[in-house]
Amino acid sequence: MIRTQVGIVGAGPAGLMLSHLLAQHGIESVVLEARAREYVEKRLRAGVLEYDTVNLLTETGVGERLAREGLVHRGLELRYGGQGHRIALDELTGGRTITVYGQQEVVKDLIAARLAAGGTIEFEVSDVDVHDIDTDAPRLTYRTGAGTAEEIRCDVIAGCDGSHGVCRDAIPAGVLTAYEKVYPFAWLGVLAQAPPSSEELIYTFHERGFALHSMRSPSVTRLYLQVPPEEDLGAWSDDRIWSELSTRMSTSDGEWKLAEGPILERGITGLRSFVSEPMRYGRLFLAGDATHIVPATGAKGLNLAVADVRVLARGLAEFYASGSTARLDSYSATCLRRVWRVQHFSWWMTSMLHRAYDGDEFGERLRLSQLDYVTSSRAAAVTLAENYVGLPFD
Ligand code: RFL
Ligand code: PHB
Repeated sequence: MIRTQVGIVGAGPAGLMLSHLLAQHGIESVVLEARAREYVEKRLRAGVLEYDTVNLLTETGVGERLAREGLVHRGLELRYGGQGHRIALDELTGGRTITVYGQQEVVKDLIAARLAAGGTIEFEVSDVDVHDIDTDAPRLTYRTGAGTAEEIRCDVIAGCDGSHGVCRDAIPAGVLTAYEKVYPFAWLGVLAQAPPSSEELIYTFHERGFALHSMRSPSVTRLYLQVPPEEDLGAWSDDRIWSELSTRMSTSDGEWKLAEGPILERGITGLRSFVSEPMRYGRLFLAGDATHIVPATGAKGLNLAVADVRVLARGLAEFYASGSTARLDSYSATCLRRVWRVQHFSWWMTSMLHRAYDGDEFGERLRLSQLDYVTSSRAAAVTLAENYVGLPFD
């Protein structure tokens, strides 16, 4: 039997960042992770860090490699009708920027920091089960990688186990309300050994569908194509992927060329908006993808997970320092206010930039009008920019 203050399920950005922030307040935690360390350190996902996410990582001592290797972006491009339009993120937001730095790099940095500080992360656990969350002595049971049955006794459990986790299901039926929207399309994403063809991200709306140009380093590009939801990855040869990207991203002046290279990884991901409320039941607190999902168009999932655990860590710090549960009691309401803002932004970006495949020409005209507005009105551009770089935490 292991005794700790906070039992954390999941070593994604939410669980690791929570453990890291708690350690800054002298609060002990144990992180349980189903996958192997190598797996979570290689899992290819998000790439965009909001301004305040970067600040938080930096202020808490895990921003060293990020400062060296992260790519600071002061703008992004919206491309449609064969023309690019730059949104000057920094100018529109009083100097705020985003940083392109792979999620797995954040995960690697956080794991290294936790282990160096003597923290405990148990990888390759199975059969995690959550008990007694409606008492003040909750427990976690699980099997270690070697197969031994273990138990953790703690004061609080943090369910940071992502969209396929077990924590949310431990809450009794009838307590939670779920809100969901599934989009009639998916993203085919590739990672390519090719230099970025532009210094900034390019979000493209084209009659054949959305395309996104992003990157990971000066020699690695990350590219996405909108595809039907049930698309077969096997139907996409390398040539077809490059040709479709070039077609969708081409400019009317014929000047723009997409640099090609060997495709290192590829995959198809559905787009989904989901919120489960409230984010707490008894001594179980849910954070990150375990309780909400955003479509990737707004680049918000990781950032929202970090924002949640920042609120939770503060609540727990107050609880251990003074015994007050005031911040913990408002955890769900505080987080949900940001969650719904980010849900709206992500839905809005998604709706503006994707073909609906439904033959609705009225909707198509609305999308073009919205793009025209965002790229010609300062007020509209500010709305996009301030949400994209991230609204301030407080
Ligand atoms: P994670 O990262 O899914 O971590 C959950 C962890 O819990 C483990 N786990 C369990 N462990 C023990 N027992 C169990 N029963 C368990 N069940 C699960 C899992 O193995 C995992 O390690 O959730 P977290 O920490 O909430 O973080 C959320 C983010 O990962 C996610 O929101 C982002 O990746 C979303 N996202 C993006 N977010 C951004 O902020 N900016 C982006 O540019 C961005 N792009 C993306 C994205 C997600 C994508 N995919 C693949 C979904 C692009 C893509 C393609
Ligand atoms: C990425 O670089 O993977 C990325 C960038 C922006 C998004 C989504 C994903 O909106």
